[in-house]
Amino acid sequence: MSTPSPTLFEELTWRGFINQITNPELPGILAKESIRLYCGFDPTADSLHIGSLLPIMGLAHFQRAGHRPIALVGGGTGLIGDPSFKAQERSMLTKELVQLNAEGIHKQLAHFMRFDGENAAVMINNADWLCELPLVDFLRDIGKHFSVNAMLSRDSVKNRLNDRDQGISFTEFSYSLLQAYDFLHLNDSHDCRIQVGGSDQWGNIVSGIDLIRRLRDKEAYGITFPLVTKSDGSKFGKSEGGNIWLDPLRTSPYKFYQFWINQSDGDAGQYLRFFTFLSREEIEELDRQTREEPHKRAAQRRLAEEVTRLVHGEEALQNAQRASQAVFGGELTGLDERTLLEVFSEVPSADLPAANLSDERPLLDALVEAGVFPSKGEAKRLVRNGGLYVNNARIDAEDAKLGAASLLTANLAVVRTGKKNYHLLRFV
Ligand code: 383
Repeated sequence: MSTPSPTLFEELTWRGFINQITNPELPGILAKESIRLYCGFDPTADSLHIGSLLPIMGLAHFQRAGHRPIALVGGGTGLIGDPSFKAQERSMLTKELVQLNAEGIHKQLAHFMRFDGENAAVMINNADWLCELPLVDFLRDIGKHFSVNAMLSRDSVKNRLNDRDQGISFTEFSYSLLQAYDFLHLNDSHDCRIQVGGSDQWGNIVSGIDLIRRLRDKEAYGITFPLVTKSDGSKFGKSEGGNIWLDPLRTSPYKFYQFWINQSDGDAGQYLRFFTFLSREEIEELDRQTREEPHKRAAQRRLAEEVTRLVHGEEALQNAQRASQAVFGGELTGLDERTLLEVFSEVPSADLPAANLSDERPLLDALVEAGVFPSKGEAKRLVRNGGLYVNNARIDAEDAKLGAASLLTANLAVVRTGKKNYHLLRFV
C-alpha cells in the first residue's frame, strides 16, 4: 500500500513554512474543506522582490491543495505605509506612483497562481474599498473596536514609540485598522477566513481576526511564515547591488540565477523547501548529495534552475545557464549585451575605435593596443600554442583580422587568453 500524501498542513510544516498559527484547530479545518485565504502585498515599488516569494509560494501550496487564494494588491494601504518593524517613517508615495506600482505587482503575481478553473485564485486591490471609506463612519464603526492601549503595546511599533527622534505619524499608526478592515471586508464579500503573511504581519492579522469576531461573531484564522534568514547571519535577499527583484529589468535572470547558485550548503536545503515544489524525496536526496559530494553543488544547481524557471520561464533559464557557462569557455553567441556586461563585469576591459573593424585591422595589433598583450611577439606565441580565443572560438592564424564578424553584439567582443583570462573589448 502506498503511503497517503501528507495533508497541506503537514506539507507546509516539513517545508518550514509555519511560524505561528492563531488557532490550533486550523490544521483540522484545512483538511476538511476548501477555504478562502488571502495575503496582501503593498505596492511600495513597481516590482516584488524575493522577500515576497515565500508568501507567494505559500499561497500556491494552498491552491495546489484545493484551497482558494486571494492575492491582494494594497493600492489603498500602499498610500499609508505599514510601520510594522520599520525603523523609520516611510516617505509618502504619490497616488500616481502607487497606482503604477500596483499595476506592476498585479502582473507579477499573476504568474504564480491559476486564475481560472476550479478553485481559481482571485486578484483584488484594496483601493477599491479603502479609498471610498467615509471617515466619520469608519471612526465610529471600526475605530471604536480598537484599543489604543493595546495598539501601543504591539512589538511591531514598539521601537518607534520609544524613539522620540523617529516617532510615528498618526497616518502610519492607523495602518493596522485598514488591514483589519480589509480582512473584515473580504470575510463579508468572499467568505475569506484565513489571512497569511510574514511573521512581521502577526499584529495586523490578529487585529482583523478580532474585528471579525466582534462585528460578525465569526471565527477567522491567521498563519504567519518565518522570516527567511541566512545561516551566516547576513541578510537574505540582498546582493552587493541591493535587492533581488522579480522584475527581469531590475535584476536580470542571469543575476537572479547566480544569486541562487551562490547560496551556501547550509542554506540550499532550506531554500529548496521554501522556493521550489520539489518533493520531499527529491529534496532529501539533494541534501544527501550535498553532504557526500558538496563540491558538485547539486542542491544549489537545482535550486537556481527551479526558482529561475518559476519566476522567469524556461527560455530565460536557458539563457542564464548559458551565460553562467560563458566564463568556463561556453558558447557566447546569442547572449544579449546586458547579460554579457554582467557576466564579464569584473574582467579588464578596453575601448578601441570602431574603425578597427571596418579597416580590418590585424587582430594582434589591436590586442597589443588594448593592453591584452605587452608585445606582438607574446601574442604570436600564444596563438601558436592555441591559447587565444575571440568570443570563445580559437584563433589559429597569426594574421587574423578584425571585422564585423568579430563582434558578439553591436560593439562587444570577448577575448580569452589561456584557460580563463578574459578581456572585454568595446568598439566605440
Ligand atoms: C496590505 C493589506 C492587507 C494585507 C496585507 C497588506 C500588506 C502588509 C505588508 N506586507 C509586506 C509588503 O507588502 O506590508 N501590510 O511589503 C510583506 N508582504 C509579504 C509578507 C511579508 C510582508 O507583502 O512578510 C513579506 O512579503 O507578508 O513584509 O489587507
